[in-house]
Amino acid sequence: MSWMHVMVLAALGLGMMLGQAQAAEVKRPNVLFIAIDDLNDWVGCLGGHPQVSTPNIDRLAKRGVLFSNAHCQAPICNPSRVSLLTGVRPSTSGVYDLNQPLRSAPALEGAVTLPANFKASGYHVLGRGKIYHGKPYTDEWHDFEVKPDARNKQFRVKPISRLPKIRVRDFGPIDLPEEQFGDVINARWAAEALQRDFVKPFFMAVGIRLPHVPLYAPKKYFERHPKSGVMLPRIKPDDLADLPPAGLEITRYMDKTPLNHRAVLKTKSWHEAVAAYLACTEFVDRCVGLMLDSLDKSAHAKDTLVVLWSDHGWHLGEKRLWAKRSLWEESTRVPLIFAGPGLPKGQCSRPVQLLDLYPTLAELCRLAKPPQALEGRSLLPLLRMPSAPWPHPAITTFQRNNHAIRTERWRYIRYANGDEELYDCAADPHEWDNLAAQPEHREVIAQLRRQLPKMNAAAAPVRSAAR
Ligand SMILES: [Ca+2]
Ligand SMILES: [Ca+2]
Repeated sequence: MSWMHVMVLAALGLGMMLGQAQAAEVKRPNVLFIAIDDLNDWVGCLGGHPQVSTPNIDRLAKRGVLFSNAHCQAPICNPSRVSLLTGVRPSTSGVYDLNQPLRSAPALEGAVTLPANFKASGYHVLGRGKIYHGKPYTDEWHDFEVKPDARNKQFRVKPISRLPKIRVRDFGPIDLPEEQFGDVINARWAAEALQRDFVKPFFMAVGIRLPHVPLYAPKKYFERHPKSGVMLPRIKPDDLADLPPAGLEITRYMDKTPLNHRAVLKTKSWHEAVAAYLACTEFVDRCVGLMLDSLDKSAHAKDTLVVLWSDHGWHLGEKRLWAKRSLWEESTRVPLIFAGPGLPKGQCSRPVQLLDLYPTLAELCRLAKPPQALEGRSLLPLLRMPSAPWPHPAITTFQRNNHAIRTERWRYIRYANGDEELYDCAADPHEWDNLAAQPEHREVIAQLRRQLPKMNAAAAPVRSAAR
């Protein structure tokens, strides 16, 4: 074989390799990653409230896999998002609360977040809105900007609700055109960005702030929910009677804030608060619709994976609790939808975790292996066949050494002081009857207890001023 021959063959070989690499590159899907803040299961497709209308989230669910038993790893913004973005449990990282920045946690030193991994793995990475809690790490993105949100001004001027000293937890209609709401600004940005051509596959993340407080939406979103017609969540009057002391303590947390059950009852504001949550959720759905409409009309419609999730749920008076910060279903259950090329249509009732998003996207998009150990599992078996066996529970952690284990049937809660609760979620979806003390459930509790995280890391450093 002549020298020239070798060169030609080598060039051909290199060309073929490059060709394959390019073909592989083309096959990696784009990702539209929609993060919603504090959205519980009050969306049409999850059936959490009979009056909510979310046609856009519902149509996304219909064209992909809706995980109907998905749970957050922490029932508060920062630790939930840190866990999702790093693939590491709160009980391993020690990030349990709001003011513990990701990059200050010794256990996460060197961890590569999901957006940083997409960037390092050859994606074009762009985003807007609330992805992390607090200020974004803009070095992890090619394009990330923070825009001011006019929504947040109203409570400083004149609160809408009647609750004393309500401030940032205010709720009600406000007289502001939707174009000035940060969520619409960011959704419109994404809608425009989706019309662009991209040389590389893209990871586009859009973080929607509502229905996080203040629960403000334009007036027209409240018209469907007049006070007189709003249905309150179903409550058992003596629901707290069978809670252990640690569970009761959790129900009292919001008593220290202006949005607490006593104040809601005293000011006769329960219906308005529920109406505000419904209105804000429908406003969120409108933002999701802006993005989906644009995607459907774009050149990326057939090769873009859409992932929609919320960082945790929200109580609206169940167990006399408002907001999150509990280990019950209202706080832990979240909407989670995967829709896109090659995925089936269907609903999956297996218990899955937001922690599973990192390994799932890493597999679907062939991301680089990050230095940190990912503690979730790729959901690909369930995305291929939603009824596939899945023996794994979903685990939620609230501060140090308080955990909830959710299987298809049970919720088992164990607090740091040893207090326990057990609910048969199949028979008792509202988690009204705590079965932990009943002798016939001893074996079930023993099995569930074995699945508790083995590690309960010391709390990561607190930075009050930053992030
Ligand atoms: Ca949140
Ligand atoms: Ca009860």
